Amino acid sequence: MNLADFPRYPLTFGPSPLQHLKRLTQHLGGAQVWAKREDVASGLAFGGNKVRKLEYIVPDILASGADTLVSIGGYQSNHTRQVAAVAAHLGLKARLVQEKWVPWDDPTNDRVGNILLSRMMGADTRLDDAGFDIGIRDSWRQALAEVEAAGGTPYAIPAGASEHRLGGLGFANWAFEVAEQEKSLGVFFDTVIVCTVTGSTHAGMIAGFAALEELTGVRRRIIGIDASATLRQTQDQVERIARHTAALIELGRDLRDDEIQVLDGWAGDLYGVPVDSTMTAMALGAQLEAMITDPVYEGKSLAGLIDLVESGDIPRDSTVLYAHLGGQPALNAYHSLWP
Ligand code: 5PA
Repeated sequence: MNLADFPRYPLTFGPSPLQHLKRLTQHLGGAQVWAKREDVASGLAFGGNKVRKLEYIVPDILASGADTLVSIGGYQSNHTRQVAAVAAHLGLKARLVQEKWVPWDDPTNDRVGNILLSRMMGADTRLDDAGFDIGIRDSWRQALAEVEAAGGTPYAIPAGASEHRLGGLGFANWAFEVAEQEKSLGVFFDTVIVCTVTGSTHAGMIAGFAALEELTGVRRRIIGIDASATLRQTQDQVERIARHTAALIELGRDLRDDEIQVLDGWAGDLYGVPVDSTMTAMALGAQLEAMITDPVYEGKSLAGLIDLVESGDIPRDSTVLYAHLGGQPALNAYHSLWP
């Protein structure tokens, strides 16, 4: 099946907007920097990258006859908030396992931001002490079993919707959307920067841009910036999901190693805990462009972009696209970073 043949249930306003970050570009003194804004692309509870993944999963949810979406993330998971939003939008229930993925001891961490929004939208949020791991968790299997035992019909959505058969399609489609926008704006993005943790955002892009390359012969660099601080697992997951998604959309060739690049260096030691480069990047985005990023994901990928542009690794004559994947609600739990 071609990508265009997979059913898609629209959850966004349309293509996410592109923005030329002129002041940031000038400040860095290198490549032209643009952003594609998933954080302002949907009316569902502030949106973000999971909304685009879920656009391709909703048809399967509806066909399954499920009444409860079951998913998992950290206390401040953006993903579980977006699952809660889609459940509300579809008139379904949401059962969310919220683990202690981040040793961030702010007393508001399990009360404000994303988890607050999920509760407002009617989701059943259950806290669990388990730490960070992007793999399949027992607590999630348990939640599925409990929904069934209570007479419900669960639909399983793994962490970040990544290990879902259709999880990569949303961002494969993103690649084609970028190509359309390039045509109408008369720009070409030779480099894309994307934050990667559970992997299907980056992996979907890899598959989608590879499919575009088959049509146009044009190559680009798709650079994943690791924010998991467990590089090996994230790299493996990106590779696996990219290959799976490429096969699903019938790419017709294997992916080359140079198409799968996850860079290390901006995650710090721990998922969810910002380091100096994260703080600097968040401040630059906010103060030069009023572009708000979070300390868990987007602040880290923005830090990667800044270093790669400043060092000339991304050359001066490049035009680079920063995928802004959302995530701002978590900022509430990080108020102590700006005392
Ligand atoms: C997340 C993920 P992937 O998980 O697809 O690699 O995306 C990384 C990412 N930016 C990037 C933002 C704002 C994100 O929320 N968030 C997870 C969550 O539970 O919120 C899946 C980890």
